[in-house]
Amino acid sequence: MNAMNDLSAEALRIRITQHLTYTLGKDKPHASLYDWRMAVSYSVRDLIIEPWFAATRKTYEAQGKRVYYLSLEFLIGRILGDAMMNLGLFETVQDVLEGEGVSLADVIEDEPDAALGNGGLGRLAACFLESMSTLACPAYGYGIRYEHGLFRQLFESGRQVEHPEDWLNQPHPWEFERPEARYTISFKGHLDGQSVWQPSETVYARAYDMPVVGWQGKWANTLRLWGAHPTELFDLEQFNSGDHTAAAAPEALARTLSRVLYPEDTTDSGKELRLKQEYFLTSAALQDILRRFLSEYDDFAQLPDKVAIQMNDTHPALAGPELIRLLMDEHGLDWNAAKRIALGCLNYTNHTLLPEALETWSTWLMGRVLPRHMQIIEQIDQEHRAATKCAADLAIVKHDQVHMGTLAFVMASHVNGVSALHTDLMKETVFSGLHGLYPARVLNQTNGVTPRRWLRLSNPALSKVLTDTIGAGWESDLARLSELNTFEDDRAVRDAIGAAKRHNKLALSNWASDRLGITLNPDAVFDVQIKRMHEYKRQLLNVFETIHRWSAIRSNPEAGWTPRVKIFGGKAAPGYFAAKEIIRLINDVANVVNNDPVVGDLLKVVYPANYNVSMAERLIPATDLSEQISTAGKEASGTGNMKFTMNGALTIGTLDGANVEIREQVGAENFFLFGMTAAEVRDRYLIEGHARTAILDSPTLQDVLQMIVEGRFSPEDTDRYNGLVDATWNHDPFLVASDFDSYLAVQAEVDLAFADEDHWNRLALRNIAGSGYFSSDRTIKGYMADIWDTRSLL
Ligand code: H2P
Repeated sequence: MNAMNDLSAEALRIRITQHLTYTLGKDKPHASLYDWRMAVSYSVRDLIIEPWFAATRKTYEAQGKRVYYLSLEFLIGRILGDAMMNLGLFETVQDVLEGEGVSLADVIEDEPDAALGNGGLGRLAACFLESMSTLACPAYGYGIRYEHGLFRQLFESGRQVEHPEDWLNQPHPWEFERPEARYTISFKGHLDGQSVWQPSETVYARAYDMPVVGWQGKWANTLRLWGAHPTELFDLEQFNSGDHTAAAAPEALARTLSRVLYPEDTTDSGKELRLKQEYFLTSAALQDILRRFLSEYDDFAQLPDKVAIQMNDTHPALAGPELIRLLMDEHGLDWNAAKRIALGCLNYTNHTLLPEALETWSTWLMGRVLPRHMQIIEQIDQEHRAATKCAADLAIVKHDQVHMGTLAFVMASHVNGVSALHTDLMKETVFSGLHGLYPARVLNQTNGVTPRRWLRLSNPALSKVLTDTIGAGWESDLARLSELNTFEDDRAVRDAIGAAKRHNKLALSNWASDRLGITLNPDAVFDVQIKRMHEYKRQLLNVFETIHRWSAIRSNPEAGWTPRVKIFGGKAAPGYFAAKEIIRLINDVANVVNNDPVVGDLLKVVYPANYNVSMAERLIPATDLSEQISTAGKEASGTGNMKFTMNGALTIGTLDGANVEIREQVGAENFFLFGMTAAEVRDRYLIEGHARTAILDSPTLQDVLQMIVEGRFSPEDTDRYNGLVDATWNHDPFLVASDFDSYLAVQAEVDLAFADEDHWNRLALRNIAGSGYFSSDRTIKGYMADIWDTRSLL
């Protein structure tokens, strides 16, 4: 049962009306959609307050350990629907709004996405917060309240252009500003004497709190986001002398710190700003953690028993030196105690093995922006080298660069990878040396996703089939989905699963025709690849297959093709030229394919701009085929792959990241596997001219590349893709050519399998049944037991 079920529609109607009247100041006949959304949001938020307070009280009473999840990204998306669902209020709100002649769907759609992340890393943090609340694990998320978040993507003539996101242009109904929770964050300056830091720049970090409610409203934790504010408000003298711009400079400068989220893996000129952002978050969070600790305890030796800090990737890796600094410089501990305590509290999750994504900062920049930290880092490094007698390449500081991955590793009690394969590769490759020095440190926690948002909320049609078939309660015990296996031979269940999918596909088709003006054939395979645009994720492989398919259909339209709709979604980092070229190619191909009368309904290519969490919620339930086609060994885990499986899509994928475990869970015969393994990939890279060899062996790929260089997709600019084609022949850094034929062959198997509808529904059933392992509840239980040593307070 759930706490809110008792709330009658009438009681809720009164609450909403009151907010409309007294909070928004609107009379019903004049209320806009925005007004209704705000009134509903405030009313739902009110109902989270009690469980939120109760959770805080219990946490203080229990005197247990708290978890602090530090992340530069929290890709939370929309909040209203999720909160309503977790509180069990969906139907009640719907009834009330219907009575007022307002559409709940429109109200939900009116909410801007909180786009405070790039992709899987940020979305994982959001799923974890929800699971920690569901499991009553006392926890705080700490992040930055970016005014603009990630950019808004538009396409102009097929090219990505970036615009600022404006989600905070209107009041944010889910946050509570905490002017009293404010910390000074310092930068630059110099060291007096031995190590007394005299900073020359300061800003305030001000807290903005959002309650995050778990399933059935039994517990709520806090997401605390920091906004930057000036320490000196305004230069009145300058203003009065007429220099209004200069007078406002301190404010503008401070705000820059929490203005935008930098896309994670570009080499960009905002390096200093990014470093400052990382320090801003880390320092504010740690000051807050120590303040809370001191309100209950007075002996810092207890800190590791009361505080578990998770560094989400290397972005908050300054937590090591900063915690040492605070304990020494602000609280008078000696070096050894400070370092021991810091190490006892800190843990690090690694999310990528790509060398360019493991952060480094020049010692020059670090020393200029954070002189005291540079000094502490050098001392940590010295001790690390002395204690382990390690080779020079395992140092934290080498070739005038501070290696944040090494720093995070050295200053963490536990270091985890995010899938079994990724963790093995961490030990064997990038972190093999460090693993040898600290053999007990590395462990695996395979990622997961919250089934509340990604199944129950986004796929009501399938959720109903599940509840009708295996009974209620799977939302918080997802392993129960395996009970579905006993219904495999029940035709009615298979049909119901098929019908739910068709319902979702029709809804997506309607959306596509309204929004994009394109008609999608619901009998086609809805084939979806949605994720950050990156060469290793190999959207290019998918476009090449699309081009081949188009040309094959054209040469024999009557060959009994299984119709396809290829859907792409994703943003490229603004400075990432190669990824942007792939975006343009997809759009150019779409333009030709979608206007080709010979091909008609047999193939469509759709690439809606500005892919985000809400779009994922719309696309995933309608997907038949999930594209997880990264070069083996490159994708740490993937989490989209899990969402698709849960929603009954079949995967076409490589043995990469969590695909390996998905395939184990759902059964190899229910998974379309292709491509080289991670070990084969390693060998392949050693072959000189691997791409040229593969292309010469594949007449099909030659044709595809030929069509592109001939300008078939860019007739007005035939040279447009010369660079891309040349790179494929001569470099092919992610082995698209080497995996192409294998991918093609398995795509043909997909066509065959899909043609037998009942068989396909059976495969879908097995995928859903095998997806229970991928709930983030399972992942969080793993972190609680193996890393944080915390327990549930329910
Ligand atoms: C990253 C990895 C994914 C992983 C995710 C969460 C950085 O996300 O690449 O493989 O699942 O972290 O651990 P993404 O590529 O989606 O931005």
